[in-house]
Amino acid sequence: MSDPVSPAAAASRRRFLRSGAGSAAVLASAASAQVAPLEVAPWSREPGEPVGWHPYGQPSPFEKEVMRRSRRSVPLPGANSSMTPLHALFGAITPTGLVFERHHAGIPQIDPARHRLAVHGLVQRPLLFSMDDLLRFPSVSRVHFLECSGNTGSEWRGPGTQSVQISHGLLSCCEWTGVPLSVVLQEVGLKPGAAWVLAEGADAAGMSRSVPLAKALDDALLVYAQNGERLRPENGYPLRLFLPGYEGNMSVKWLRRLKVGDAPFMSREETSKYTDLLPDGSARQFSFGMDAKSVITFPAPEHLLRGAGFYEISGLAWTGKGRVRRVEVSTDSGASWRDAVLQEPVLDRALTRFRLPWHWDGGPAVLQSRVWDETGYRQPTPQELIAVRGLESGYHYNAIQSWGVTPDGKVRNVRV
Ligand SMILES: Nc1nc2c(c(=O)[nH]1)N[C@H]1C(S)=C(S)[C@@H](COP(=O)(O)O)O[C@H]1N2
Ligand SMILES: [Mo]
Repeated sequence: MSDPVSPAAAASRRRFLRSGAGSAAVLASAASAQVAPLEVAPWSREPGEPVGWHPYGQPSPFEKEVMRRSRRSVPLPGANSSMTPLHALFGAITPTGLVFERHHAGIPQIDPARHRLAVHGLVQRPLLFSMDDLLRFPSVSRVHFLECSGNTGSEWRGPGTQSVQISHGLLSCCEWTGVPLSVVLQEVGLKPGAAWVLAEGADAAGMSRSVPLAKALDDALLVYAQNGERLRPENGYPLRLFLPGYEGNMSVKWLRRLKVGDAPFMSREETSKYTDLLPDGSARQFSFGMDAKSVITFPAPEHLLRGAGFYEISGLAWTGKGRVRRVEVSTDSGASWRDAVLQEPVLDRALTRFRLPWHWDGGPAVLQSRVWDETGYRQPTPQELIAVRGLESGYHYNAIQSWGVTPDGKVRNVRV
């Protein structure tokens, strides 16, 4: 039985076959199989490691270079971030151990038996929940991306780093499981005037953000599990807030308190930080939703192309405003664009993998991708973005990324 194939995918496959790339030429680099018999390698000669070699599974030792990395080589104590190795991943789900980290004061080691969530403020019944209490509530699982609003902030003034992991890797996509926040707010009962919810973390940063009540009642989750297992300590164990499509900072980890109020609480994280200075001198505040963005993850500066011929260009597209509708890829610096195939299912506020077959003629090329979301919004060029936002913004950079390919097969971050 063959897989169902979307019309776009079928059309792409036909194009691919017509282009001749589907012939034996694709495999020009593979050795001829006529030289069989195969070598009997050492690992085929005796039984391997026993079951339970690693009670908790580990990647192959040959993949040890695939790891989270930081921009700063000497981490500041506690306050740092590490990026997801986007160039080394496939599909759309981020393996839990490779999910980027952003901590303002390190990773607290929280005993779940002693952890409490307080819900108070403009509520009928202020309540204190244990983890056991929260695990008894009805739960849901959803696949969503999480992106730090500082992601790609290195690119405002031109190419800031020669690594897609460092430039775009404050980005992950997991299946999150927890209790809808609306259910817990129903349990405590809202008082008239309730309009905002302060979420506070139990880390030493006491990180806190104000969440509009409409978002809290809509799709906010109190998450305790990620990709099927309980949260990892670095991602908020035992409990985090998760706000689909919103800037990562608002998904408060190690969540210990929710206070309902009638106005935003103007915490440090929404006054001195997480605002953007605009050209007219005003500040853009409460920029919650992440705008549509895409990036080619193969090839990227981490890769070396080994000679002209067939390559599958592949990357990720996402939007905090709903679903990705369309991704186009250019291999000629934006002179012409072709529709990439979107890997289905295309989920609401989740990473979407896109792919495009490409025959590299071995000459210089500039690769770009641009995404449209279902609101009709198109990812801007750097020039379009800077015209609106100026150059004093640190956050929410979402412009088209260009990778320059040189005849020696190197891939460089370039601005065109
Ligand atoms: N309590 C607390 N919550 C926090 C943070 C933090 O430092 N403390 N960092 C925030 C930021 S800036 C981001 S981008 C996300 C990162 O989530 P992750 O580390 O699970 O990828 O968590 C947010 N929640
Ligand atoms: Mo962040």
